[in-house]
Amino acid sequence: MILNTELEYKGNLFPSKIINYEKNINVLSFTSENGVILQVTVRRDSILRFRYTTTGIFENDFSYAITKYASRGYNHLEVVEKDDKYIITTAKLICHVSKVDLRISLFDAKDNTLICEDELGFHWEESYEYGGDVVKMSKTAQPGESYYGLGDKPVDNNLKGKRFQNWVTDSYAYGRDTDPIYKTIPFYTALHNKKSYGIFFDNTFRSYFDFCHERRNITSFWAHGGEMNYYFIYGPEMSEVVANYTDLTGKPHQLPPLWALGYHQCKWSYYPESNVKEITSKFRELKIPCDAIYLDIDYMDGFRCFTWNKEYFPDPKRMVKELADDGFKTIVIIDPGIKIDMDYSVFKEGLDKDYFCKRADGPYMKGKVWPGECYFPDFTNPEVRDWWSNLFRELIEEIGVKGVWNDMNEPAVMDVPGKSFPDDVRHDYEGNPCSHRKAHNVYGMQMARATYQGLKKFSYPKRPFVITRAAYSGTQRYTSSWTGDNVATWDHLTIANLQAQRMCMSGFSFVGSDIGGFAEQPNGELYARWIQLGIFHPFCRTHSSGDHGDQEPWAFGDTITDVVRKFIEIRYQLLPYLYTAFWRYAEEAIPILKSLVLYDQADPQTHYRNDEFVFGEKILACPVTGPNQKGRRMYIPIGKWYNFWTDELIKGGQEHWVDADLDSMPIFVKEGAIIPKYPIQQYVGEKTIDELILDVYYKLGKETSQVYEDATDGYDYIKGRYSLRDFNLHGKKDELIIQQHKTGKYITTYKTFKLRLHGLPFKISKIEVDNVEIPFSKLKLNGDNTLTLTKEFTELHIMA
Ligand code: MIG
Repeated sequence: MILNTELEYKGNLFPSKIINYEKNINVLSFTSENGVILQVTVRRDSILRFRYTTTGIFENDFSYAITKYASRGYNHLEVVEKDDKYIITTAKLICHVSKVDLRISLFDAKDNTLICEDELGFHWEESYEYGGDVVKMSKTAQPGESYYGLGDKPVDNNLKGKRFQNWVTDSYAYGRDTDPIYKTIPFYTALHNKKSYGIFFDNTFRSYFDFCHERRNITSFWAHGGEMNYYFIYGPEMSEVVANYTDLTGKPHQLPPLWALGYHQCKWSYYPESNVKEITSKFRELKIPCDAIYLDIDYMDGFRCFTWNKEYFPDPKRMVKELADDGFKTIVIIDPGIKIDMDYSVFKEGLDKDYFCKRADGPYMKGKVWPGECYFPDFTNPEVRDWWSNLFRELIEEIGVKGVWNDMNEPAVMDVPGKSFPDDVRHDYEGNPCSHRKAHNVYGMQMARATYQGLKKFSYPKRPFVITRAAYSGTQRYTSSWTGDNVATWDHLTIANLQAQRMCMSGFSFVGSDIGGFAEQPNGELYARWIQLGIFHPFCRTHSSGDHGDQEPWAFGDTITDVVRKFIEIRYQLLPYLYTAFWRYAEEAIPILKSLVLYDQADPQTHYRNDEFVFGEKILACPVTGPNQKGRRMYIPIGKWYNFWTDELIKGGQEHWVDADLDSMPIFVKEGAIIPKYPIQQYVGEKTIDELILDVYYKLGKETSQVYEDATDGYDYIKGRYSLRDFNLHGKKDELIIQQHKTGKYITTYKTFKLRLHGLPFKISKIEVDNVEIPFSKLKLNGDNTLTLTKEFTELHIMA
């Protein structure tokens, strides 16, 4: 029996004193008298990897999480031996390794302050039942330390005082504090004394993290097998920690098509075809923008993946085309369970090729899911992934489906203890055969990866779109994700907000919740408030289980429909802004949503904030999370912010009351920001963009903004056909200067910018574009300070 505790077990073993040290370029090995080896790998000046073996032999070094594209290289590395320790120094870190027991202490190389130190350090418990060890690590919590991250945990941002388990689990109608749920992201960031570091425990076995819960001043993490293998990532900025973790486990392999950042409509289930068309037509009729429509399991023939129910969908290709002509991308669900049916070609092929998972003693892993008894492909086998990817040819290339939704890939099994495979199931694990204990947490990730491979291949030259429920660290390279089966309650709106922020802090930005709630039914007010939050999530989709009534934007009466439309329209106007944020995420690993602590860690007021977050770089949003509210109190971060609705400029660093009737919500724009906007479209590409709106928010001082654009789909941007505009704004008492620097070879369709000047403190008397004075009439300057000018300008002076 393995105890779910780090310390209480009395059989813990510890390393003894160091008897040998070796250095092989950036890999440092310390061997203890009792056979433990600690290997420290210097990956970057700020990233050290710590790996321990208790047997003197390391496992084959393989990880699904770490990407081969991760940055490597350091500027400085020096190791010195002292009486009682070894001292490793890089340009950013100093690491002490105790000669007595291998314990580690880490210091900031700049000012020598202590960042993180082992308490017991590495220790372990032998596991006779399974073989191997339960590997454990404990560290001393630093004064005032707080903790963030860990993926989709439905809890407050700051994790201090809590314990968590990582075991990917189908969690229908989970609630606040349910643990574990769908994802395993064993990465957290810690913050104390204005400095932040992160720990990524890259171990796929069932693992635990304890943040001062079991013992007040101790943090610990442990796993039911595998190696103690973790990356220490130093900031000191939390945003650097998150970016470095994201770089290590991978940025998205390409940008999503722009349409995927539009609004998506889903339900379990829209069928038959006439029902699907009714829904999509209603969107157009009511002029509510929407880009994607989903088909849940009922589109299939008896829930057999890669088949169609011909009674409900007699001619999928025609339907998909008709939907596409109306601007709708069709997205279909694909589950991992393959129905046991000798007349079903996918099953037959999987069987013939020996691609299904097996139990330890030989039988196939048989489990009940929607189609009835099923076998399950072993997605940890690259050959199986290849096969799986090719199954998408017809759906994508022939029929024209634009995206695939992977569900139940925890993997979920019905009516069994543990709701998943039993421990003894065997997996290939990229040629490192293992049991389900090790492969469970990556099964869904590898399914999504195989799906991604197929979509990427058959969507070419367009970009793929995949969405997954289960995930392990690194899954963000391939796919988007949603937070699973939530419930239509006010508390779940808050949970959705926390989960999206937490996922973004965990390297996975392309996420959203089932807007309105999956289980049960929201009233109109809750649905409207949830849409308001949802338009600020990178993935924006309404989904519901359907058996509780309708959940389309028009299902709650005209007043609510108008509110929902208004906010979805804001989403569509902000598309270039969101796309720019996505580009920064894909390029520089900057999370799209920033919890306030991530935005300004130096301000202790942010350390326990939950509701407010920064969307992209410049917009602050905060949902209204309860009924009958006319507004709310919220914390405004340090700096000055414009109220999005009224242009009132307010000072942050304190809480404010913000009015927000049901047709509004608290939104602020950072002073000095330049926010790009597109006209409202019913779907991406409906209109040719013939003018880019730039909302310019005056600031006394300087601020920079960016606008990234490209062909909205395809891969030309990788060859340099993108358009990146860097704006430098400089506001003075009687002048506003904007400089533009453009890079990239993409030529945008519009020729002009429409500038809307917010908060300008003076009356304009003169405007110069690239040193030439331009008459107001030519700029169409009007009373509300809007003006139109060429997109080619490099320097604009607006003068009093
Ligand atoms: O056992 O496909 O989370 O989004 O609609 C339920 C039916 C299976 C769970 C997913 C949900 C989806 C539903 N699925």
